[in-house]
Amino acid sequence: MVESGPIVVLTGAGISRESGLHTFRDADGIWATVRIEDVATPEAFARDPARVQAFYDARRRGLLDPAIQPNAAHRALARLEAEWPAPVLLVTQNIDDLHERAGSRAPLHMHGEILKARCLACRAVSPAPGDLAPGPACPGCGRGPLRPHVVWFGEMPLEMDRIEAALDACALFVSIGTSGNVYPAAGFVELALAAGARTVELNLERSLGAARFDEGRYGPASVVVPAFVDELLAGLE
Ligand code: BJW
Repeated sequence: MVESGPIVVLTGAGISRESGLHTFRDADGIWATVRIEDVATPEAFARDPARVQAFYDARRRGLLDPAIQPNAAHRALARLEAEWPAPVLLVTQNIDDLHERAGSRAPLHMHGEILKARCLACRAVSPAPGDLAPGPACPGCGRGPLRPHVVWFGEMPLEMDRIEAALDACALFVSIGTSGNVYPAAGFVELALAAGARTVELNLERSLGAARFDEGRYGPASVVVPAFVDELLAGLE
């Protein structure tokens, strides 16, 4: 039953917009300034690693700017996780660490984490030692060059088995700040519906998949997310 059953929350770039990070597909988004084919595919990295590293190095430095802080939406989800009586799996498409900084215990980063690096030789994942260009060696094996620990188009998102199992068992699925353009995340609502879950979209505007949700609440994440979490927690009383 929805009132106190397991919850899966999916977040996208929109939840971090009011923290000062850009989304991808809005008019002022990242894909308006750079082409996906140039920076976010394995082929781009093979063709021009310096360009791809520079793109992620700049975004990593941007994330570490002291002005970039979690907002009320990130904090509300940490509160939901702490106070909800059943499991809450927070799945984020975001590579930033704002959920962790807001107090979420273990958000699952299905598209990776920009503050981590992956060795091209031994595949070990380690904290990114600042910029990855011009190319520090892997701190584990000492051999391999490092790449950003992110998921590019054509690569398999992380921990899909765990996500699908949670969607299969959830009573409520909440999608926040994502445009619904990118699969497999855009298809999670279908899996949740098949499991009999209530599905809710919280976004600035109707997403591409809005019609597939049972309900939608539209407005800035810092407003609609805390209000929705308050409502859920009040329903427990
Ligand atoms: C606010 C707000 C505020 C703003 N408050 N809201 C055809 C059909 C189906 C699938 C495919 C297909 N062709 C290809 C595919 C697969 C492909 C795909 O989906 N392509 C589509 C473009 C069609 N997917 C993949 O390749 C994925 N892998 C995969 O499928 O593996 C399987 C496989 C592998 C190999 C062989 C065979 C199968 C991988 C996808 C990786 C995506 N990577 C990126 C980059 C990550 C690193 C980085 O950050 O640079 O992930 S792309 C980018 O998009 C990033 C995001 O996580 C992702 C989603 O973006 P998001 O979060 O939705 O952001 P926006 O900007 O789109 O939306 C923001 C929303 O917020 C908007 O709605 C705003 O209105 C809202 N908003 N302000 C609330 N204040």
